[in-house]
Amino acid sequence: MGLTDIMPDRSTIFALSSGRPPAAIAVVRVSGPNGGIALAKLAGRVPEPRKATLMRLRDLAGEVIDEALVLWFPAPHSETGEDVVELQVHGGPAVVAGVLDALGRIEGCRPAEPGEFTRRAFENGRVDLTAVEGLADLIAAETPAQRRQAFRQLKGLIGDRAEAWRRRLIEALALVEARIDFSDEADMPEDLLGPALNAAQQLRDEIAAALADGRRGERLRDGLVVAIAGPPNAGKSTLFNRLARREAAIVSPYAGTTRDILEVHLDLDGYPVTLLDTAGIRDSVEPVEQEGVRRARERAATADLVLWLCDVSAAGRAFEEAPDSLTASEIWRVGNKSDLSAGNAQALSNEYGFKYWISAASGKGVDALVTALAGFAREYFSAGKAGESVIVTRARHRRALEDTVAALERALNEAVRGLEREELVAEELRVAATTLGRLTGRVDVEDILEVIFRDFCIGK
Ligand SMILES: Nc1nc2c(ncn2[C@@H]2O[C@H](COP(=O)(O)OP(=O)(O)OP(=O)(O)O)[C@@H](O)[C@H]2O)c(=O)[nH]1
Ligand SMILES: [Mg+2]
Repeated sequence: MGLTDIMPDRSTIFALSSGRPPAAIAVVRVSGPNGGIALAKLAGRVPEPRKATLMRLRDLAGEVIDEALVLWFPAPHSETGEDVVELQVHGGPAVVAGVLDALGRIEGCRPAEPGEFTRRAFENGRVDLTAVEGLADLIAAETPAQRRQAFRQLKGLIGDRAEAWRRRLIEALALVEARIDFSDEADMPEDLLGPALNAAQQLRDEIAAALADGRRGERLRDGLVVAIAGPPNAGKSTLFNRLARREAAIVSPYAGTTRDILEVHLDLDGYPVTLLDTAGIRDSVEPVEQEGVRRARERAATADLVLWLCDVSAAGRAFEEAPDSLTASEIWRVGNKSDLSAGNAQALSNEYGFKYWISAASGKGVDALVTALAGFAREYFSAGKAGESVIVTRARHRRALEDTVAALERALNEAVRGLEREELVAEELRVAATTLGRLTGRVDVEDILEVIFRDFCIGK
C-alpha cells in the first residue's frame, strides 16, 4: 500500500508542461483514465502506442486548432503509471489556449495542480520520494555539479541504497520475530538473534558512514556560502557587484551604506556559490546600522568562507582590524583599493597578511581571487573518498538516516542488556525500518515481513 491509496483521485489531469508561450513548440500533457477519450475527441482517433504520429487537433465544434505530434502511452507503461497523452503543438498562445480549452470541456478532465503529474507517478509506485526530490533538483539545477547530483538522485542513488538497507533491516527483524513466535518449537534453529544483531550492527555502521559526508550534498544543492565582510567603506559592495557582474548592491563613498544582506548565486567552474554582501562591521549607535552589523556578523560566522576585505589606502586604521569575533571555518584577508596604494604592494601585502591584493573598482587582481574561489569550491565538493558519491542531499534525508541509526543503536543496546529483551529489540528494529521507509515513502513493513515469513522454514 502506498501512502495515498486511501482516496485515489480518478480525474484526468492536463497541463502545459513546457515553458511560457510563445515558443516554437509547446508540450501539453494529459494523464488519467479519460486520456484516451480526450485524445480520440481531439485527434479523431487514438494512434499506435509510443509512436510519434502527426495528427490534426480539433476543438469540440470541429474547427482545426493545430497540427500536432501526438504520443500515446497507455497505462501502466507511462511516466505517471496512468494513460498519458503528450501533444506537441506549435507554441503560440492561442494554440495552447485552444488545446487547453478543448481538453477542459471533456468529461472528467481538469487542469492539473502544481506537481500533480509527479505526485501521481509517486502514488502509482513509478518513482519514490527521493526520485521526486531529484527531479525537482534537476529542474532547479543551476550548475553542472548540481545537475549531476540531481540526476544521480533521480536515478535512485539514495533511493535504491535506502531501499536495500530497509530490506536487510526487515530481514533482521523477521529473524527476531521468528525467534519470539516460534520459541517453543523444538526444531527451531538455535541462534536467530546473533545473525540479526550482526546485520543490525553492519547497517548501523554503513548508514553512519554515509552520514559522515561533511554535508557536501546539502551544500551542493544550496551553494557554498562565501561572505564578503569587513570594515565600512572597504569596497565590499563594489567587489560583490563585480563578482555578480551587475550593479546588485548600492555603492557609495559613505561608510555604512549596506544594511541588509544581499545574495547572488554564482557558478564557479560548475560549482554553486552563494555570495553574500554584508554591512561594514563597526560600532555604531545608529539602530538600523546596528542591526545590519548584527546580521553581518551572524551570517559571516556561519559562512563556509569569509573574504575579509580591507581598504589598503586607509593605512594604519581599518585594515589592522582583525575579524576576531568571526568564527567562520575559513577567512581570507583581501586588501582592496590597491590602485590607491602608493607603497610596494608585495611588501604591504606581506606586512598585513593579505592573501589577495585587488582593486575591486578596476578589477585588477580579481581574476586571481575568482580562480582561488573556484579552487576552494572544487576542493570542498570533492573532499570525499575518491569515486564515492555523496548520497544525502537534504536535511530530510539526514534526519531520517540519523533517526534510523539511533533506533539501531537502541536495538543493539537492548540486546546487550539481555537476550530476553528480544521483544524490545524487535520493536526498535521496526522503528528503524519505518524511519528508513520515510526516506523513500515506502512504509510497508508488514508486506515485506509476510513475504519473508512465507519462505521462512522453521521445521515445517
Ligand atoms: N579607488 C578605489 N575605490 C574603490 C575601490 N573599491 C571601492 N571603492 C570606492 O569605495 C567606496 C565604498 O565602496 P563600497 O563598495 O560601497 O564599500 P562597502 O565596503 O560596501 O561599504 P559599506 O557598505 O558602507 O560597508 C566607494 O566610493 C567606491 O567607489 C577600489 O578598488 N579602488
Ligand atoms: Mg556595501
